[in-house]
Amino acid sequence: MKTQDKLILRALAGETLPVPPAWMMRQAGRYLPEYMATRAQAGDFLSLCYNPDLATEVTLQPIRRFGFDAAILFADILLVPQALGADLWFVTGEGPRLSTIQNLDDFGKLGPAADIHETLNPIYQTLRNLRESLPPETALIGFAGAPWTVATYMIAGRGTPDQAPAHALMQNDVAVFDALMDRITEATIIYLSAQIDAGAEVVKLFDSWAGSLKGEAFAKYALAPAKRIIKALKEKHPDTPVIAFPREAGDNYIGFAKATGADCVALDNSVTPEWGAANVQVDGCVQGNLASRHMVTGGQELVDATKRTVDAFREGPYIFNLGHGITPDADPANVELMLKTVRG
Ligand code: 1CP
Repeated sequence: MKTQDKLILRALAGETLPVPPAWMMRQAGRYLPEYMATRAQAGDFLSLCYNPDLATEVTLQPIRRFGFDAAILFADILLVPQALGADLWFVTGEGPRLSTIQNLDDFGKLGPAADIHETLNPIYQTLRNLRESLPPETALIGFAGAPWTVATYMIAGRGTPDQAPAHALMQNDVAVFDALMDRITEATIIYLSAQIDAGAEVVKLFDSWAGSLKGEAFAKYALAPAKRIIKALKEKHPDTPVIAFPREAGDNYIGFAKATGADCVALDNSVTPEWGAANVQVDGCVQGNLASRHMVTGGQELVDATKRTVDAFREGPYIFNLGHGITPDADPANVELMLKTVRG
């Protein structure tokens, strides 16, 4: 099979397909018993991310089990802060913790963007392994966090419901905030470019907290960095498509692809699929946006919501996905039912 025959790459090139290609955010994860077994073998989550053999194994698990049309590299957006010199650890049952960046002194402790490979080399090895071992029809997606989302974790030192510490730094010391955004943007370009060199056929930029940026701040800190990253990537890798996910952007989804050069915009489930088709898919490929909770609740409601989503996006280029990551309490049987429904 030729690379360009892969269904996801065809959708990303603008083709409307009779049956949409499908994958799921967090498809390798805690809802799968085989993932839990491999994570236990690795010891902990970060050791799993940095072990190319085991990270390859968990990336392949949902492909074997469900036959998704794409595999997404198993890693985390917070590896970039770590590669820049931040301390990073995960507290079981709570989530990530990082050293915080509150002022110029803290920022000064970070290393240059060019040095990230030292830490991130195992990630590139995982991608090389995956290109060797994936079925020929399965596309390989690499990813990074968008600068704003990564900055929210680096500033607060943890996940925050409203990103208040990052908004506060933006207000109180915009020079440090901008310098941090700039450093993350540079690192992201270098990281994604290396992922493509190692075999990623698509890259996705996760801006999970884009929804808390409003008006001018959205333009400056969500749209502009995405545009800069995509422009730099396209200069070196003109044929590698980019998916942008400015989660909960609402009306800011409109025109996002054109303004940034993204080949596809991923939609979360705070917008309806009909709205997404009318306002975003008119400009090109979209991905999304079934609510993750259906993977927990299942039943006829799952079948109906899946059909509604596929129907709404039927007239244009489209990749089926959830509106956000699948949760640890999901039932793998519901994932099978969802895929059966998508594929008819
Ligand atoms: O206990 C475990 O096994 C860790 C759970 C887990 C997993 C499976 C974390 C911790 N990260 C991941 C993998 C991961 N993270 C992938 C792998 C590929 C996939 O299957 O999709 C990807 C793409 C991510 C991206 C990621 N990490 C994002 C962006 C997407 C999103 O979900 O919004 C974010 C915000 C993170 C940070 C993060 N990593 C892990 C957790 C629990 C969190 C969220 C922390 C918070 O609550 O703010």
